[in-house]
Amino acid sequence: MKKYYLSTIVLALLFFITISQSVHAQTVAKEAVVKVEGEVLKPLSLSLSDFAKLKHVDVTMKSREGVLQQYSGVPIFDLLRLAGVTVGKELKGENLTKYMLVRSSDGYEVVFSLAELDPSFTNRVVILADSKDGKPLADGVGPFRLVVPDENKPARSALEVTNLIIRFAKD
Ligand SMILES: Nc1nc2c(c(=O)[nH]1)N[C@H]1C(S)=C(S)[C@@H](COP(=O)(O)O)O[C@H]1N2
Ligand SMILES: [Mo]
Repeated sequence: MKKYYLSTIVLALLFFITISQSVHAQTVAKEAVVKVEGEVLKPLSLSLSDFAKLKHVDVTMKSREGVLQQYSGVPIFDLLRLAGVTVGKELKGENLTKYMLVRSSDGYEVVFSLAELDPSFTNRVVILADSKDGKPLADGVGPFRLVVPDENKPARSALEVTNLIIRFAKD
C-alpha cells in the first residue's frame, strides 16, 4: 500500500515537472525577436524589451486607405550601425551594392539598398516601428513593422517583420 502511494506521488511529480517545463518552453518560444544578420559584424537578436531601450523617433506614412498614420520606432540606420553594417563613411565603392532584405513571418519580403537608409544619402527616415498611438502594434501588424515615409504606396512597409538580412548584390 505504501509503495503504491509513493509511486503515485513520484508519477504526479514527474507529470507536473513535465507540464511546467512545456509551459516554460512555450513562453520562451513566444517572446518575439527581430534579427539583424547576414553581412554584419555583430548579428543582433532584439526582443521587444531590448528594442524599447533604443532611441525612438516618430514617423508618419499613409496607410493603404490613404489615411496618415503616426508610428514610433527605431531608425533602420541605427540598427544597421549597432550591427556593424558598412554605413556612413564605409558606404562607398562596392558596399553600394549591398542591400537589406526584410523578411516577415508570413513570408512577405522586400528590399532596400543601403543607400536608401543612410542619412548621408537621403533625408527620408525609414523606421522599424514597435508602437502606434502609444500602444504596441496589433496582431497581424507587429510586434515590429517597417514604416517607409514618402512612398506612393505602402507596399514596402512590411508588417510582422522578423529578419533584416544584409546581403551583397555584387557578383
Ligand atoms: N508582412 C506583410 N507586410 C505587408 C504586406 C503583406 O502582405 N505582408 N502587404 C503590403 C501592402 S501591399 C500594403 S498596401 C501595406 C498595408 O499596410 P497598412 O495596412 O498599414 O496600410 O502593407 C504592406 N506590408
Ligand atoms: Mo498594397
